Amino acid sequence: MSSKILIIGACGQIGSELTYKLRALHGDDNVIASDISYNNLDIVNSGIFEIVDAMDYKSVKVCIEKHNVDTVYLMAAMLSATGEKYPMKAWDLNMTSLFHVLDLAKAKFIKKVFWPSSIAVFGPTTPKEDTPQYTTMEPSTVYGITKQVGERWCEYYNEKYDVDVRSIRYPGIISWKTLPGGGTTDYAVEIYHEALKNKEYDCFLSKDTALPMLYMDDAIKATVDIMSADADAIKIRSSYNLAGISFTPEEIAASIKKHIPEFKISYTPDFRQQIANSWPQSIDDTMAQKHWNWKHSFDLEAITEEMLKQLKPKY
Ligand code: VAH
Repeated sequence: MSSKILIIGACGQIGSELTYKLRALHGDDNVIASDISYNNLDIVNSGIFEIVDAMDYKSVKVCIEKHNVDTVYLMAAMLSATGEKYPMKAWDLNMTSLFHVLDLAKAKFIKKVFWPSSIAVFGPTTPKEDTPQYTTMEPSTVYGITKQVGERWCEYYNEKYDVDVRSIRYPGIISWKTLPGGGTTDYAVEIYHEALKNKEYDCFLSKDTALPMLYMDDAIKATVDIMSADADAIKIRSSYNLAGISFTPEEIAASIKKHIPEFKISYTPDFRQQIANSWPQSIDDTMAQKHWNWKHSFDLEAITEEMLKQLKPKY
């Protein structure tokens, strides 16, 4: 019998594309998209949609029981930049939502959970190059703290209550369908829109700020792959390192100039520079490769080609 899936935070950057993919894989009637409001009409009008408040246990439980859900993808969270503006809101949303879903799994209302972690779990004292799966983790953002603590709780619920929760430390995600919100890596999405719209972009990070990034199709593939792997293949129940490519704003601008020669970039670092400086420049994802055959496909040139092709009609 096919899984009945609930995506919490389905209107967001990753949640929306995960919704389309899971519907294609499992059938529209087996995927319930949900969010706190109707803020992505494409998602709201493309299949079963429910208003679910991820911070309200009853709201989540009622939806799970109404649709006989057995698998939950918890994609609702406050990201790094917004989290620094509203630290306690970020803590409350990111942690309360996770406990509700883990407790529903512990109480056997659901069988399987996906929860996104992030490279934000690493901090200024973490080795920056080829950051290993196991290393020093002293995150200096509230978002990173919630992800580090969340990983500890996921591993605890798996070990103590046999909850089948699986997690990936996403790098910065680049996509064209839904704009990201409140992230430090969002420059790598904004730059394509601005290149097409204005042929120029003032980047909020400095030109040599290398960050680990992943194209959305690769991020969705990794999410589907880890969730469809046999439970005993998932040997790490905190969260898996995941890498795609690493590049700097200068390198992404050079890639765009190959298609839009007149494109100009300037740099005005803001508070997000400090966040980016605390994160790794590249990630070692050998464990994901070994345990569930992870492999990314998109390199920077392929990303630029795809982003400009898909966004061109908009501008
Ligand atoms: C952010 N896009 O910038 C997210 C991500 C690694 C970065 O977690 O906050």
